[in-house]
Amino acid sequence: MEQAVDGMQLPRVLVGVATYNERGNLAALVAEIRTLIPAAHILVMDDNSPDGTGALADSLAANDSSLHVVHRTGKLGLGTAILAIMRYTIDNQYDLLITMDADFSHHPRYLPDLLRGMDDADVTIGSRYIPGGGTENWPWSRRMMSRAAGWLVRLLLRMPVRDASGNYRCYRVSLLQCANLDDMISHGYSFMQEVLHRCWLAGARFRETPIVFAERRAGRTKAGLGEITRSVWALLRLGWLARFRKASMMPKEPRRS
Ligand SMILES: Nc1nc2c(ncn2[C@@H]2O[C@H](COP(=O)(O)OP(=O)(O)OP(=O)(O)O)[C@@H](O)[C@H]2O)c(=O)[nH]1
Ligand SMILES: [Mg+2]
Repeated sequence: MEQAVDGMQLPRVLVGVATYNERGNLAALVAEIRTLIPAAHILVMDDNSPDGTGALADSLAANDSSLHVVHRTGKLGLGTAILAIMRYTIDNQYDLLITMDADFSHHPRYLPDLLRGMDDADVTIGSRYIPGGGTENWPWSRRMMSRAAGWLVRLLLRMPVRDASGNYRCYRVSLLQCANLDDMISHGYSFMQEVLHRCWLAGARFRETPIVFAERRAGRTKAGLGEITRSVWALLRLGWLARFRKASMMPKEPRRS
């Protein structure tokens, strides 16, 4: 379903933001998204954040009919939150979905570039690893880890993408519909690579647009070693499934043009 504005068909865009303890960032984020892409709807998928992010989202939504809030019962992880956002865009017939983190690591200033990238792509990726992109204030260890993950992904999954692990992306919803997301095996950090791989198997055209990833603006970091180990394991499993083209990886129906 598309909106008609001055005779032009504009795509219905949803910006989906998963939140857990982002009370210090949410209001400013919503305001900046509104300024940059006023026609877009925003969905906050909150996991009963102890800091009251969900209640804040409700109070913002009370005066804003294009801000939607879904409350889940507790912390179920970023991967399942993004999946729930994707299902919401399918159920509510949006055309394009932009996913981003709530902590300003993904600055809203790149939103117009992501949308422009969709002129000739099915997934536009905010990329740290193409010219013009980068990371700000990352310690040497985190940079090395991210590079190593990128190398592993290229080796195992052989996708034509420089940055397969970020959550700052724009997806064509019709493509998500046939990307067989119900069979996802990853829930941690490897979730992002698996989504991209399933889109690729479903025939997606990729484009990357540069972003500079900044450290979170407010709130405490939650990244941990256990999660990284689980994700490397999931990536190896994914590589194995991809190599032997297991049925659970294949698209549900032929790609619609
Ligand atoms: N709904 C939901 N959102 C989550 C969950 N875990 C993280 N998020 C959100 O997902 C986004 C990315 O998570 P971050 O905690 O920023 O992950 P990170 O960038 O690897 O780590 P730091 O920024 O250093 O904490 C943020 O908007 C979080 O609020 C979760 O379990 N449920
Ligand atoms: Mg973050």
